[in-house]
Amino acid sequence: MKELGNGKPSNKALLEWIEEQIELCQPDAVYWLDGSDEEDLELKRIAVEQGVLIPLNQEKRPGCYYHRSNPNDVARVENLTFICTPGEEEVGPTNNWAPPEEMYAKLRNLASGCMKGRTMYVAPYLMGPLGSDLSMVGVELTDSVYVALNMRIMSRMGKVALEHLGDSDHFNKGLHSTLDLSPDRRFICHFPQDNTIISLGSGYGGNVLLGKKCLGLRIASYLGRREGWMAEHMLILGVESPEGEKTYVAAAFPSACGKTNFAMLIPPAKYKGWKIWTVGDDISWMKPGSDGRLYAINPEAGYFGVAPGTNYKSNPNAMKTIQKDTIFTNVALTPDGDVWWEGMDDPAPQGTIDWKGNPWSPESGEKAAHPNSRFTAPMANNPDLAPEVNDPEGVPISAIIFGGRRATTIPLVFQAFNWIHGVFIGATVGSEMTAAAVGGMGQVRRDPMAMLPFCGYDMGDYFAHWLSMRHKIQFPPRIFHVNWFRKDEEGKFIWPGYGENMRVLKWIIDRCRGRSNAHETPLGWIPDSADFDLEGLQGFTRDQFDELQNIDLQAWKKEVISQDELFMKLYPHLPKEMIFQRELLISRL
Ligand code: SAT
Ligand code: MN
Repeated sequence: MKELGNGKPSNKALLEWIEEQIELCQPDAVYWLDGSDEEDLELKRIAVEQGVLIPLNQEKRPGCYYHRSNPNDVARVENLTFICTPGEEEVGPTNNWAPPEEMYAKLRNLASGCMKGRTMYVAPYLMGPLGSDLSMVGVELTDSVYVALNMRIMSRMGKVALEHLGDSDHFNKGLHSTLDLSPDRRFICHFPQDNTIISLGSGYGGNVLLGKKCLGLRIASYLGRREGWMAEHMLILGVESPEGEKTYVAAAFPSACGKTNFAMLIPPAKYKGWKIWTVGDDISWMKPGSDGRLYAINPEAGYFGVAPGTNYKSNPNAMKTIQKDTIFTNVALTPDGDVWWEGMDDPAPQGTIDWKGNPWSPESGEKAAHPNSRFTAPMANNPDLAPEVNDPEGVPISAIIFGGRRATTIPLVFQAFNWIHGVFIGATVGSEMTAAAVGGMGQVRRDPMAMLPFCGYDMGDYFAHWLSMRHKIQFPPRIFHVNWFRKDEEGKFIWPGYGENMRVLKWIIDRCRGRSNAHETPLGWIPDSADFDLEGLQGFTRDQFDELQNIDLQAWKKEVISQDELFMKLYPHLPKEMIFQRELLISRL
């Protein structure tokens, strides 16, 4: 067996585990990744040679590459995602469970000899800033050079991770093989009690970039509950006022509901002197600090963002971020070697090739880019990256925002009465399903805290963990709910969204700092008209604002009934506080 690369670890426990996996998978070569720039170039050369990556126009997009996944492998597969704990009860009714010994045996069988004729890339990676006690090390063994390259963007990969690990045996063990990409042999399996992930048969995003959803959310949420911290599907941003006052906010939205856009928001012209800093766009690990506040880090180092809809109006900073050193997956390819997707600023040029590699024209009625096509870009490219992103302490969170994609019923913004009510609001979030997961497009499903596909244990216990955190945080963040997606009778979005969401953010910040007024409604606190800034919002009237904020009692009765479905399912572990909150809501309505 050939050995390549300069990143061979000396950690004994790590080497021992890797040797076992080598024995199992029987690769022709092992590539010990160190994360260096030279290595990155070498991996890209290999990927191009294998046809895994196509170099894009290097003048227009230096360091950028193009990738097409197998058309049967374009999103997370929730039905093939398992949490394998010793007892079934632990994972609850919202996760798939399998007995660990049985699943290990099945996966070992599938993985046996799976890397014959292939190279095993060994990617040690650090989730979180170097030296933070919230940070964690994982090691992903993968036979996909595409995964190795993506992990280098999405995490702090290579020597830095080994440095953080030292001689500790506390690391996440991740094994990934694409096998033959057959959906029949596709399994994304978590063994939280062993800090182990095995992902087989897929090459796509959240199924295979193991630091992200697998370690970053499923395993981390399991460990967080045990150790008294939180792993959440949240962006983190900092709002800086013209006076230099900084306020940090974490916000949970389901996949493909605009977390990246919100995290990179640029305030409209009228907010002169205001600035938004991006800390993270997808995952937040949070822990009480010694000053009694809740502190958050972004464990990632890059963005795996949804491409369609990204343009200079919706997200200028993302457009700048993906100008260089970015990998594009399943977008369309233009004849001059650039990328295109639906909702880009200009129409597609003649001769554009679609995400499946076929000639495409707007008349075809097909999408040129897959709706879940993605860019993988280093956060360092973001012009408004918060410098605190590398601070081991993290940032103190003043507000937690929940949101979903809802055409009806849910107002633009309201505030929870208190922490417990806020947990209830988070627990009952509903959202129309998107292309980020296979199946169910457009249906409203309950997605508590946007964690339904990512919580590594029983969701009822997860709510109890949220409630218990209140006792550990002396100054808890205020909790809000937003909905950018309410539509009018003609099916048009009422709220302009994007940069204008600054207006909502401003009210939220002012609420946290005791500076703006609200009135009580059955749902929570709602901004007084006079305290919600609509000035300079062309063509948007107070009436429209009232329509956005309207609480339709009939619709809410239905909403409450549909919330019940999840609560019934979770009943065995559902904290009683959630039932009381539900009763209170019904009586207020
Ligand atoms: O595919 S990922 O899970 O990485 C993205 C998402 O669905 O949030
Ligand atoms: Mn996500």
